[in-house]
Amino acid sequence: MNPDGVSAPSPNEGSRPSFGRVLRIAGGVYHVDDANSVIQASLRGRVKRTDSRIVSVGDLVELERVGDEMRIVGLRPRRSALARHGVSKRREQVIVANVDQVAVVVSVTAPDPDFLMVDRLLALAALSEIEAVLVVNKTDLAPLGGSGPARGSGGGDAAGSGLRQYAALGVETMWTSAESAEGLEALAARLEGRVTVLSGQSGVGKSSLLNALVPGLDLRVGQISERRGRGRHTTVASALYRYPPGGYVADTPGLQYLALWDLDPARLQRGFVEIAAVGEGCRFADCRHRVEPDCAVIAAVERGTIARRRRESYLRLLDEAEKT
Ligand SMILES: Nc1nc2c(ncn2[C@@H]2O[C@H](COP(=O)(O)OP(=O)(O)O)[C@@H](O)[C@H]2O)c(=O)[nH]1
Ligand SMILES: [Mg+2]
Ligand SMILES: [Zn+2]
Repeated sequence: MNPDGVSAPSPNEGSRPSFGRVLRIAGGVYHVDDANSVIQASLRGRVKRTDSRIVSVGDLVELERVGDEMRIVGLRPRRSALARHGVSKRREQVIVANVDQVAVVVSVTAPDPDFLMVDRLLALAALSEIEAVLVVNKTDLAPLGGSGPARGSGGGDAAGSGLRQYAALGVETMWTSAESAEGLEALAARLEGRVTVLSGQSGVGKSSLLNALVPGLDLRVGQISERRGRGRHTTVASALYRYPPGGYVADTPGLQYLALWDLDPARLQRGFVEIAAVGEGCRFADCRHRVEPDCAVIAAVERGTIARRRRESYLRLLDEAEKT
């Protein structure tokens, strides 16, 4: 029984309604996990006419058999959602619904971590009120030994120490290798029973990690899922996979490129936990921590208690938010 009760013991007999979770949507066909199997359903009738929300991947839907066809006839309330415009309620376009956690995947090297992307994804998760974990992969490539960090704590270089700072911000951090299997048990435990969205740069090992954890999944490795379009026009096609011990994992190519559109710039700092906390001490209540006098955040960066790079990420996202 997974946490959403999808495994209700109701085979779809006659017209008795049942429900399930949308795993993917292709060409108007909804692939729905009804706990027994993955069935194909269409969206007809009541939901299409009366529910202004668009049925999305991750949604819990009510199903009804009509003749030899399964139809989606109802949409359950969402617990959470990662949405394109979802940091505001305006023009919401849900990418994945009912997400429990975002796993931000980076690698210690090859490629080097893109810290702006990490901060963007962490902010998106925080603003969406979804938990985040940081998965640092390719620990087998990290320089280890003598004066370096202990095995499992990542690279001893600038990338490694930059990544270790996230744990201090309260972000649970896991060090993994799809190659050596290091850390995979801890990651598996973290996925079990939850709906997890994996996101991060291309080439960090997201597909490799999922293949290692989900037997038979067979995602293609080493394939760059091209970003189609830029900014507002980025295509984000998501799909959920059943995680056999319980739960689901989502592949969401493109999520990492999404700008935080339509975000009230004053809200952005809620995506940066340490900036929000220190910002309480700024002279102006609406301080944006850019150039204002007596800005506690700027002072904290000077003192070294807030990482310079984190404020830089914040300022980059602030620029984006102010343009929209
Ligand atoms: N050394 C090493 N290579 C890895 C690891 N995980 C993935 N790779 C390699 O990194 C490349 C990109 O992996 P892939 O899973 O496609 O990354 P994705 O783009 O994030 O899905 C492939 O050549 C993988 O074999 C790891 O833990 N260690
Ligand atoms: Mg991949
Ligand atoms: Zn300030």
